[in-house]
Amino acid sequence: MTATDHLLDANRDLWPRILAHPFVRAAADGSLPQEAFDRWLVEDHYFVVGFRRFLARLLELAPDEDARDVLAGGLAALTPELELFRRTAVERGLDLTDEPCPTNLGYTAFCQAAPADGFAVGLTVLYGAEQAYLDAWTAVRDEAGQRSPYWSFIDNWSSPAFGAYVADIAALVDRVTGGTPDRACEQAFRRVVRFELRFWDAVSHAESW
Ligand code: MP5
Repeated sequence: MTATDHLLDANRDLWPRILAHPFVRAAADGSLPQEAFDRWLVEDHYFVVGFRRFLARLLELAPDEDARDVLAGGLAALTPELELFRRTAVERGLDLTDEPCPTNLGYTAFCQAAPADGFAVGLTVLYGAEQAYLDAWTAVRDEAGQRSPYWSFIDNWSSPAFGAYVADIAALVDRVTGGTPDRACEQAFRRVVRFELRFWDAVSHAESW
C-alpha cells in the first residue's frame, strides 16, 4: 500500500461523499442552478488565489529538484486557470472581490498555514485538495459532456494532464513520507477531506457571515 492509498483508505467514510455531493451531481446532470455555479466561481477564485501562494511556499521548501519540477509545473498551470476564472467572471458579471465565506476563508488559511508544519504536511494538503478536485470533476466529466456550459472548468480538473500531475504529487507524497504518513500528515489530510465537503456545502447553501 502506498502512502496515498493509506490516506484515502483512512477516509473511506467521507471520500465518496465528495463525489456524491448534490452540487457535484447537479453539475453532472445539468440541473445546477446558475446562481450556485456563480457562487462557486467567486468562492473558488478566492481559494485558488490563496492556493497559488501556498504552492509557491511549498516549492520554496521542496527538498530536491525532482520535487521542484512537479510543483513548478502545478504553479505554471495556475496562470491559465486564474485567467479562465477572470474571463468567466467578466462574461457572467460577477465580482471577484466579494468577501469569501467563513468556510472558504478557513480552508484557504489552513492551506497557507500547512507548510509551517513541514514539507510533508504541506504536500499532503496539496495532494488531498488536488485529488479531491480530480475525483469530483472526473465524476462530472462523462455525464456532463462537452456541451455543458461549465465544460472548461470540468476539463481543467479532469483532463489526462491534470490526472498525471496528481499522480506525480501522489508519488512524491509516497517518497517524502517513506510510504507511511505520520500522524500530522494523517490529521492534515482528514482536515482537507472535511473542508472539501464543507466547501461544496457552503457554495450550495450560500454560506455567509
Ligand atoms: C481545488 C480548488 C483544486 N480549486 N478548489 C477547492 C475547494 N479544492 C481544490 O486546486 P487547483 O489549484 O485549482 O488545482
